[in-house]
Amino acid sequence: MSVEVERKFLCNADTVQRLEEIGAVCVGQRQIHDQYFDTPEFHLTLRDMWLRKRKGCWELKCPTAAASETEALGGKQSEAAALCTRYREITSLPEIHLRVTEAIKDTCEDRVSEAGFSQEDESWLSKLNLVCFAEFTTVRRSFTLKEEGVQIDLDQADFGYHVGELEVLIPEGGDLQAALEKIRKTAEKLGLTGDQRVKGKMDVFLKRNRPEHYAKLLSEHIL
Ligand code: V4E
Repeated sequence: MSVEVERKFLCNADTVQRLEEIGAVCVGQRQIHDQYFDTPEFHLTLRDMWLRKRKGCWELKCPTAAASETEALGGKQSEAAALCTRYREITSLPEIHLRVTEAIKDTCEDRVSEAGFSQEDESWLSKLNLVCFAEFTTVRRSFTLKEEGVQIDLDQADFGYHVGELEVLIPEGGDLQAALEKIRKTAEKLGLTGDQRVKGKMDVFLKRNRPEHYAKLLSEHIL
């Protein structure tokens, strides 16, 4: 299992040129179609759990447990940590099923099954009362900055939102401080300013399409 450490940033007309100037190399462009699932009452997202299907594969993003990991940080590192998110990325379907079931177990008595899993068999979704609540396509241009070991994605979502991401993947329990430092250095090279987290695609999607749920997520400090 890996942990994604990520800082989002706002892109503008100069972003690609700036990336080239700092030595980032474009490694490709692709279209990504995402479908996000939750119960009709949003039991998962209200726990900050994000279940999605991307390219026929299931993925679950859950918050990492340890807030304590960043408590001891000081100065620049603490500021860098505040601008980044950390999520555990789970791609094993049995593990996803286990975590989702655990999260919504009070709401799905008698629905839980121990059946085998395949990416194609989606019967577990209806058994757990999971429905698609968000669906969009993103055009993603990816860059790599080898020197820092950071992946940089520029995303253009089909609902008109443009956002960049600086991302470092570490193994669970891996060196979070080093990941934050790589992101901080890259942000500095790119001349990123601002001390507020930048909204992700889902943030903007929900604000437009599911305003009541969006307000709830804000009031629960999930978004
Ligand atoms: C974790 C999360 C969501 C799931 C989507 O995550 P995100 O990294 O925004 O999407 P994407 O398409 O860039 O995924 P990748 O290809 O990098 O795996 S939706 C909302 N969250 C929580 C969240 C948050 N609270 N704050 C910020 C800035 N981002 C995400």
